[in-house]
Amino acid sequence: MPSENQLRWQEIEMYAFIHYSLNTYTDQEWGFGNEDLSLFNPSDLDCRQWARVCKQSGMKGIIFTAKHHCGFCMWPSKYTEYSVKNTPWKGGKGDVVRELADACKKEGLKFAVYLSPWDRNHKDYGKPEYVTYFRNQLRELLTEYGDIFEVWFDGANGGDGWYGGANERRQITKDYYGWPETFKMIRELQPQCVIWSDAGGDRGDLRWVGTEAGYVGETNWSLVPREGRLTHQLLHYGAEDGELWVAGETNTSIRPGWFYHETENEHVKSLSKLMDTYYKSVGRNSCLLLNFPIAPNGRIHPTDSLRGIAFKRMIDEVFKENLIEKAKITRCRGGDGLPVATTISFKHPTLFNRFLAEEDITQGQRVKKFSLEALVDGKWQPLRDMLVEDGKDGLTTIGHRRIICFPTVRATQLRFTISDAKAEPIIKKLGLYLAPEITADIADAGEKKSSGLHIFFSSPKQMLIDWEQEQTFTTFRYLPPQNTRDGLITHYTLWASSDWTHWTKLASGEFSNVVNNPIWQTIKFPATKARIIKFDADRLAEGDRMSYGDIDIE
Ligand code: FUL
Repeated sequence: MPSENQLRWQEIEMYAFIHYSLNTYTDQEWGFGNEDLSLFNPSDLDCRQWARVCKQSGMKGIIFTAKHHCGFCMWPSKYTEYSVKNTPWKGGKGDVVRELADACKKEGLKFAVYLSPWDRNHKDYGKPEYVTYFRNQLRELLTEYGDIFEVWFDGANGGDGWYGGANERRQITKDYYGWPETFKMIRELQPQCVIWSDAGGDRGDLRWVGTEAGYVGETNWSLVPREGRLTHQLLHYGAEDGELWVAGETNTSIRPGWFYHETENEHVKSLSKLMDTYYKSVGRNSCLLLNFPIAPNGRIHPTDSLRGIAFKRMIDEVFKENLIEKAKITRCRGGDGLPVATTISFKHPTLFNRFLAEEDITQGQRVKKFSLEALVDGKWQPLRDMLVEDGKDGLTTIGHRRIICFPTVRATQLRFTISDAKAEPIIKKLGLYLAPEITADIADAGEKKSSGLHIFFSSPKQMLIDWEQEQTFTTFRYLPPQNTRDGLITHYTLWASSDWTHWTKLASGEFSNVVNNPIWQTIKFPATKARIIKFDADRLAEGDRMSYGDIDIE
């Protein structure tokens, strides 16, 4: 059974993530921990604008990156010098966490914090002293900023970092952070707060769904086993016989990356993509945590805010009229009490394309399988969830809310049959809707495709691209392979030459977060005239042969 806190959380349904840090000024997804504090000086930082945009986009709260992996604190923590207090912004007197907490209060939004356990700045990271530091910071956030509805403990740990100048790779053990003690402190300081934690052995209240692409499995149990690591399978689908209630939170960004990058201004998710994300998260027994990055001026970019607002309008439009209210409903039960068929009958043939059902999850999650059929021209015709990719009908779990999308039918009846359940199903709401077609969609800007390149491999970790004639280059883009870690490049060096003998190093570094979010990676460098580009894979996520989904050079 869910706890009171988990039930309250499930009702929130949609809330925003906000990623903003020094990364915003270095065009990075992960800062190394030595980024210059003087870079943080937004001209127009406006937390009220963030809160208003989020509210108008249907978000009921905001989770803010108080500290990302680079260790930079967006509030003037007592425990570090690496924070807003040593930046030029507001002469070091500013506090972004405070401004946002206040703005949320004014807009009637809930407020929450992301505090990265991995800290690439702190000299003691990896030692017990750091865990004390981490808890001290968490205590500041949980005691000085009012009610916090969720804490988000990112499991990312790439190992290497600046670490007070040590500049090395540090590995941590499974028990390093001592989560049980930290969780106890959270329960004491903020009894109504839910704890998000990912695949580690310590269970919070909420789990990651195993992808940052914005969808959870069509089968989604809010249950997981008490012990052991949460595999991708468990994160994505939960476990029918799990002993613990740990609901899935679907997190994704409105853009490819979590932080703002100017190069992604053309790649803000389209309205239909956002609706697809809604159906595959809120419509699959999950909540949607949708990220809005902050641009360097300190505001949400207009493209993102307009798209967010259009998203909310479309949700309202789809669900404005529940056609069931005009219909007659009859129920019939099978012999064992578990299978139940509900028939919804209309006086006249009626058009619809969305079905919604909600279980009363205060009594647990019970439904294991159901079917949907429509009576069209006197014939019963099965309806399938068209958003399920694996060819099955997808009609399995329901939970807090399940939405099934199918092509528009014109029918006089709809039959909803629960054919298998763990206990007597308790359905508290049914809905039937006619969603409008999204006609004037602002499509996802097409991914750039490479053309006319001659690609050779001189070793399994070195790619050469030859144009036969000198060109001027400024940008190299790498699309990691999709759906596999094998050959995925995490660290690279890029070279240029015109004669195969003299090589100029153009750039080298890390593709951060590519394992969980394998989006296009853009490397910009000063304009260089060359004939050949050499791309070295310095480190791979797995395997020993570099691979790519696509390459693009300008
Ligand atoms: C990931 C992080 O590594 C990303 O940078 C981002 O914060 C995302 C929400 O979680 O694990």
